[in-house]
Amino acid sequence: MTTETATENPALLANVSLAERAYRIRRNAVLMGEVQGQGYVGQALGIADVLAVAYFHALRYRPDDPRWEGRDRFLLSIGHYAIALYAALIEAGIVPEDELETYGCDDSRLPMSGMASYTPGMEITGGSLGHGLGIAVGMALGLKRKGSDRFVFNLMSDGELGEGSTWEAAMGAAHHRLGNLVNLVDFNNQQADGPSRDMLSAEPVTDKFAAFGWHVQRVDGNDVEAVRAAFDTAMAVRDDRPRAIVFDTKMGKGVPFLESREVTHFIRVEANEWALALQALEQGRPA
Ligand SMILES: Cc1ncc(C[n+]2csc(CCOP(=O)(O)OP(=O)(O)O)c2C)c(N)n1
Ligand SMILES: [Mg+2]
Repeated sequence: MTTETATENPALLANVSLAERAYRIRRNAVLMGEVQGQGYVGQALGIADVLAVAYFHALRYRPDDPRWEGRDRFLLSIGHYAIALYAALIEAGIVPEDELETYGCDDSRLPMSGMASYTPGMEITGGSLGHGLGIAVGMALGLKRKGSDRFVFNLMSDGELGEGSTWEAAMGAAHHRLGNLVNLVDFNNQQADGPSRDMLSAEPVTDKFAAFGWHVQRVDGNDVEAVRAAFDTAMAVRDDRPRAIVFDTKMGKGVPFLESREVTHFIRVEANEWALALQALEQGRPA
């Protein structure tokens, strides 16, 4: 069993608030979006607070050794959210900051859809939705059998709640008593074709996870303190139920003209608007 604690990660010792981390993650995502002029920037802005808490409060990892056996695993089930994870990996020092300008370019380690073999810190290849939780169940079961005390976190979208494979995996997690599994659901209520509630409603989503035998919480995913408290609670549950946290988030969070867009899934931003987006983030930056 590994004995390292979270505080051995130098990034966690730095005196930088989680809100500032979230700001920097958002800024990285906007800068990457600008490289391509378009992308899944709204998702990155929406999930930045959750990623800040994951990478600067909850996860144990070594920035200079992303495959370190003693790490907690963070799986990005949603390949199209890669820009969000890159933004966090850059802030965490796992991916060098100067690679940001290669985002989505030929030969870049930061392709537009997440590829495990390309990017340090990217545990799985996403893209075909609905697979992350099943992989997370397998990893969590493997770690449990090895006697490891490490957690497996899976980040999935509300659209993936419409995949049958998600619920098979949820059933398996409870059956195998995977108390080392934390499933993070980005409930932005949006999918490629419109609001989730109009596509295939997953509500009441917390009741569903509870009925499947999970410990479940639902919090405002853009309230960094609420997010931190939810991670703490999930990791401290004293039984072996798998844990789910449903985060209600706002796509485009922090950039008002992106928050109010009607089409949010894949956004195009005018060349002059990227600077305005950075300005808007700067205005909301914690003092
Ligand atoms: C199995 C599968 N079905 C369909 C798609 C096409 N697809 C890509 S993103 C997406 C929307 C899914 O909803 P969500 O992830 O909640 O979207 P977002 O919040 O990012 O807008 C769809 C249907 C896919 N990638 N994989
Ligand atoms: Mg969604």
